[in-house]
Amino acid sequence: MTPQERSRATARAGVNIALVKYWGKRDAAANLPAVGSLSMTLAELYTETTVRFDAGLDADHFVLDGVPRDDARVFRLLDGIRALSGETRRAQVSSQNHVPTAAGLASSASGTAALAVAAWGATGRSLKGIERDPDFLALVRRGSGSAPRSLLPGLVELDRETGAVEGIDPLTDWPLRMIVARLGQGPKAVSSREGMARTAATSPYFAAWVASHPADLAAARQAIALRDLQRLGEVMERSTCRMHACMLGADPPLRYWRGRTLTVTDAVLDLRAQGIGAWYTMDAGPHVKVLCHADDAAAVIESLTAFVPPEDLIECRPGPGAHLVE
Ligand code: 2P0
Repeated sequence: MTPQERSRATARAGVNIALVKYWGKRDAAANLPAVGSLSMTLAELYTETTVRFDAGLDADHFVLDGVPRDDARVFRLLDGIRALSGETRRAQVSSQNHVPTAAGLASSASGTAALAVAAWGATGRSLKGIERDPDFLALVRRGSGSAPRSLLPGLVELDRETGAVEGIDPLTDWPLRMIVARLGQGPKAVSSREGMARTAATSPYFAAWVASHPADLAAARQAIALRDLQRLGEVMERSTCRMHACMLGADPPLRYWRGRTLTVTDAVLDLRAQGIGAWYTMDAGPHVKVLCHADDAAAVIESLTAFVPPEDLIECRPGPGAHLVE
């Protein structure tokens, strides 16, 4: 098939969970982060998106989970892909978030990565090495600062200075699991974008967060190189606690945790007291994600069912980077 003939593509991109968090921007227009980050791409939670360029369309159309949406970020990203590729046609975009139950964990990162890869694929241009193309990365990053991490499999680092992403470990022979405990529904009260701006502008702890961050990233990298899950879990907990501490210092305070968030983190500490290696992390929402070895996943899930209905506990394996499925 020649590039001109290919005008439709479907891509799948996994949700990614940061072990060492990104919070705050050093350049809002380019959406460059104030800190680096290190994440795990997940297999079980993902977005699948089809893009079809069609000369008969006079505007872009976007449908998410069957509902038409007027989403400026989607249309901006399509404009960017057209500018980069020379494509001139408008697009029909259809996207599905594959999470076991509606709302709550839908991710702008997986959505943005799936859209960008599907749109690029639909132009007929090669996707080989696209995750290293600075112009493509800049487009993805403007859609969602954490989205470039979903382009790669397993453990991925995003560089503060360049915005580049690097695969740290595809986790093909280190069976880690992320148990996602879904603790609420609906969209978050304050978006990440607004929350980051408020934290940077008003939290007296923001500068300390930025200053302490490189050491956490280095510790995570070293723990991964040594395949030391305990040290990786410890730095993951430290990073989430430092991020939330700096959010709590904002004015007005930003608190994404709910009572159940603390109940589940208590359960994780109890598991550790019993000798089971499990560590928690929370993002801009109430949900708790628990990192553990595959051998301990059943015990972690069993113990969390005392507080969370089984259908809200999702065992996730490390997943592939964003890729075309059709
Ligand atoms: C992360 N989060 O590292 C952090 C931890 C939420 C808490 O990246 O403004 O939705 O589009 O860059 O990508 C959420 O960030 O925000 C996020 P923008 P995005 O995963």
